[in-house]
Amino acid sequence: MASLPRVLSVQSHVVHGYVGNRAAVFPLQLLGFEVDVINSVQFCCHTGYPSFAGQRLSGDDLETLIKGMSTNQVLNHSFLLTGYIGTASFLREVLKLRQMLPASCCYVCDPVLGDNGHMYVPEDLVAVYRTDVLQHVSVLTPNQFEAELLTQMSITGIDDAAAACDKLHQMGPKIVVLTTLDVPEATREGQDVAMMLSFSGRKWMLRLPRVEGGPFTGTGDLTAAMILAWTQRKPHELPLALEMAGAVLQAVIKKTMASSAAQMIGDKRVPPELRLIESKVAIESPSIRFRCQLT
Ligand code: PLP
Ligand code: PXL
Repeated sequence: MASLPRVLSVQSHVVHGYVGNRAAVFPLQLLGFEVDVINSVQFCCHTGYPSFAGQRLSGDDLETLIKGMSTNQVLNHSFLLTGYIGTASFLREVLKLRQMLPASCCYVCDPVLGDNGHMYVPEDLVAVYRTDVLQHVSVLTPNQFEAELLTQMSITGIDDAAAACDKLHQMGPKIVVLTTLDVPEATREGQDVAMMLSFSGRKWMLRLPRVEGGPFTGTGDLTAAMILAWTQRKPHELPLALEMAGAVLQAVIKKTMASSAAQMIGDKRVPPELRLIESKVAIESPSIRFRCQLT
């Protein structure tokens, strides 16, 4: 029997809840990927809770793990997936890891920098992504704000988004998915969420009706994992891959809202954790209700 495609996922671990690896690994496994997991941090909960006590892996710790894997000849993944990375030194170590993996390994990078005009990593990471990382990336999944930071362009409409994607391609990635495109022109004044896929000189938009109750945490991590999974499964039908990923997200968010509500913990409003386990069937066989359009 052919062996399963292997993913090395370098992301956060949380003891409780579903962000980072906890949002990516189970869905990838369900879709038939062998996932090796490096936890870049281990926190009790995600950072939207009043406390996020825990440990961080240093660049040196990561190097130790990589060297061990190399010695054991198990650095032979077909995909590298990275998400939230908190320091420039750790990101540089991830780049060394990329260079030790086979040249054919597809690097799917979610360049987590911030959202809605607000950065949640140190500013020096932007330059490292721009100058060192992007040239090694195959599939890039920035949200709108991250695309703006990486391109130093402002996105106020669909044409700006397309131009930003083109600039990102010039920096390395063959496939770019803007995982959020929050401009009135694309979202019917906020009633929809919109994404843009850019590949081979073409742009497709996917619009989905916004499910209220968020903002959810872990949706970006799940989106990047599903884009990895479905672009691998449908390499010649990338718009379909985006539709599949979008259908999974909507199913998971709807299931989450149907079964739980935001809670007040201390003085913080904490939206519900994604109901991934209950969404098993929808993750395995998403049913597409919304299609992409070529722009
Ligand atoms: N991603 C998709 C595809 C969605 O449909 C939604 C909400 O409807 C979200 C993400 C979550 O958006 P937010 O966390 O900004 O509320
Ligand atoms: O979803 C991104 C993410 C990753 N890792 C940690 C987080 C979050 C979002 O809050 O807290 C630790």
